Amino acid sequence: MSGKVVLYYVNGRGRMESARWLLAAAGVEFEEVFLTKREQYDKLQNDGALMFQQLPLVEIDGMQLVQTKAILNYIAGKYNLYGKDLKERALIDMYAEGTLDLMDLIIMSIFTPPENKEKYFSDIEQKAKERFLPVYEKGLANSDFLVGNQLSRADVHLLEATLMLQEIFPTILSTFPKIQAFQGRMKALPRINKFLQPGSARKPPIDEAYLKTVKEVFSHLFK
Ligand code: GSN
Repeated sequence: MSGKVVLYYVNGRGRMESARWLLAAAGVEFEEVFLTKREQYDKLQNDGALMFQQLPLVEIDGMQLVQTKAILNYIAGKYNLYGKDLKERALIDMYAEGTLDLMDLIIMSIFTPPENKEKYFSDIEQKAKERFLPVYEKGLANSDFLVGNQLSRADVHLLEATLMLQEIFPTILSTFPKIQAFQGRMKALPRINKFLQPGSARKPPIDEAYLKTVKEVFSHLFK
C-alpha cells in the first residue's frame, strides 16, 4: 500500500461522494480506482480488502477502511472537520446522520421503478421542506456554521445535500434564506470552489450508465 489516499468504488456518486467532498474540503489529493467489472470486486474480496464484502473502500494511512460512516468519521477527525470537543462532535454527528439520511433518499431513487418515481420524488420534496431544511435554517440563524465557530463535516455534507436537492427541485431553497446565504459562503471557499469546477473528482447525478455498472459489479444483488 502506498502513502496515497486511494478510493475504490464505481464511477459515480453513490456512497463514496461524501468522502470525495470531505477530502476536497480538507485539501487532500486522492486517486480513484473505478470498478467496472465483477472480477475487480471479486479480486478485492479475494485479497481480503473488504471486511464485509462491500464497497466503498478507502486506502488511507496504511489502512483499508470500509463502511461509509467509518470512512467519513476518520477523514473528519484527521482533518479537523469534527468540532473542538465531544459535545460539538455529538451535534455534528446528529446533523451529519440526518443529512446522510436525506442524501440516501436521493441516492436510492435510482432503484425506484419508473411508475413509482413521481410519488417517490414528491415524498422526498415534502420531507426535505418539512423535516430537513427547517433544521438547517434554524441551525444557521445566528452563525455562519452549523456547529461552533468553524467549518465541520456537518457544513460540507449540508452543501452537498442542498446542491443535490436543487438538481431535482431547483427552487426548493426559495423559502430558506439562511441556507442560501450559507451556500454562497461555502461555494466561495477556495477548496470547495475548486471541487465545484468542471474536471474535479465531483461526480454527476446518477444515471442509467451508472446503474448498469452497479448491476455488473454487484451482480449478485440483482439476481
Ligand atoms: O455504508 C456502508 O458502507 C455499508 N453499511 C453499506 C455498503 C454497501 O451496501 N455497499 C454496496 C455497494 S455500494 N452501494 O450502495 C455493496 O458493496 N454491496 C455488496 C453486498 O454484497 O452487500
